[in-house]
Amino acid sequence: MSTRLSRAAQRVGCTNVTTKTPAPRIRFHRPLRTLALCTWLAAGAVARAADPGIEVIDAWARATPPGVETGAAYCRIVNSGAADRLIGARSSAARTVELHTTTDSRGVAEMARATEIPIGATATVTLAPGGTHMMLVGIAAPLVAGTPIEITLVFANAGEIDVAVPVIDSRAAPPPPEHEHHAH
Ligand SMILES: [Cu+2]
Repeated sequence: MSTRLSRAAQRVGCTNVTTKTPAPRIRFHRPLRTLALCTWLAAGAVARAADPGIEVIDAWARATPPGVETGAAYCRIVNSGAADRLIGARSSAARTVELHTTTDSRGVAEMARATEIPIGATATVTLAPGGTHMMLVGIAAPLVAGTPIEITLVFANAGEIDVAVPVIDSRAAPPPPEHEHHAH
């Protein structure tokens, strides 16, 4: 079921980009492949202890004008492990945080609420204007540029990840990615 993109939602820019890490070109025979995977996972464990493999980076949201009750937040979800699913989100800044996808229906952007966002194994999923995003519904107060909000992302396997989300000026361009390549 999809809803026509409201003017407010258009303003915050509801949009969708999904990037998948290209498949590795080198094929190992099974024992080697297992060894390589173990080394990789061990390296990841050094970076963040007890990390199940999901990292949330480059989060941002746009400031909202007074009287507007919805906002949108974006980020990149970097998965260095097995497939997972983003199954929800919440924030003290909004009554509810919905997961939305956006599709182009004959030139009209339409948002649909998603129950979950699949996160492929060793894939990066980008939540961005025009694509998949987190919709902040019933925001308690306007989102103000320079005042970050907290969003908790809930994954089926990785559990809950708290993210500090910077709020940028409503007219500013989306911030460039901080991490072009994710260090393993
Ligand atoms: Cu939306």
